[in-house]
Amino acid sequence: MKKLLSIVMAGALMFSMTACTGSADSATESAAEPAVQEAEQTAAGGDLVVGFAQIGQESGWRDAETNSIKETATELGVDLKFSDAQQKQENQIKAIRTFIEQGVDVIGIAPVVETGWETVFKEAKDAGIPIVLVDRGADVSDDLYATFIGSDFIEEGKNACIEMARLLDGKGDVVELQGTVGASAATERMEGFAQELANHPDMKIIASQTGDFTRAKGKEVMESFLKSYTDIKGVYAHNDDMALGAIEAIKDAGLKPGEDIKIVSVDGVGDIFQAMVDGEANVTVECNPLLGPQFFDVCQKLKDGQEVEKWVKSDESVYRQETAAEDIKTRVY
Ligand code: GYE
Repeated sequence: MKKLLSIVMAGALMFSMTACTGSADSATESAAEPAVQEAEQTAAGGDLVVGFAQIGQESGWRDAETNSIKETATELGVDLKFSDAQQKQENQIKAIRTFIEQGVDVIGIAPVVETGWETVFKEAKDAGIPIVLVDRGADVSDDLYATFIGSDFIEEGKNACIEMARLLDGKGDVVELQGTVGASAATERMEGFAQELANHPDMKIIASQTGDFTRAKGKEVMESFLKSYTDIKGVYAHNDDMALGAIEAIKDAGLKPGEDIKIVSVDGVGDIFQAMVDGEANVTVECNPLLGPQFFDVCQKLKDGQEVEKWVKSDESVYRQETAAEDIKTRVY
């Protein structure tokens, strides 16, 4: 597993090096053609202008992604226009329209939900600005976006179910904390788990409700589950933050999370590793938020008119409580 992690990290480094090289080349070009480049020169000194319509700050994962994007932009000298939509689609749509008016080179967006993007994506297309979907998908035709950079959520859901079945010896009642309703990360993590569940007939999801990917709502929903059901054996949370909220609710109810009730979640943030070290969580299925290097590499390629893959997939692992004390030392988010 550690080996896999280092491969992933080496990959990320390579991406960032490629992106750096791209940026250095452009800087040389701009020095050779000052007249053309002048109008595009930015405070940051780069010639790539990128708008990023972020969802919000709902989770530790999202904060790690935001940092990765902002830090990479600074390192590369990209002029980044960053917008925080506070988890509202209408704000993301407004941000995209502002980026179009500003004439950015590329627009990145983490779509809060999958549907409702056709009109605004078409506006970007008509303005000749490519859209890059980052970390969540959008339900639009292929010609309305350049690429999706992110994880295989179905696979994550399947892996979570395999781990839960291992922890419960294939039997028992499980409750599910869903992410934001209509978000691809929630819909597909649910679907992947359900697909794998068909192979474990004695394990059941007895209740499933949204906790909107936040710790506070994860706790609230878990409190109500604990009042309604007396034999919960496992919690499957679509992200670590909701699992961390559920852990608090379980402790408040006088039970032991990680023992009486097994906890499996997705993301791999620092706090869930600490919870595993403390014996209060069992498994996290990693979802890599450090997408800044890959994102700007793709932006530069699009600006240069190069081809990009339609899906730039993240490499990820599964982490268990047994190795958490060692793993936590190498975690970077
Ligand atoms: O798992 C969750 C965040 O879209 C993959 O969004 C992302 C998800 C991530 O809020 O923690």
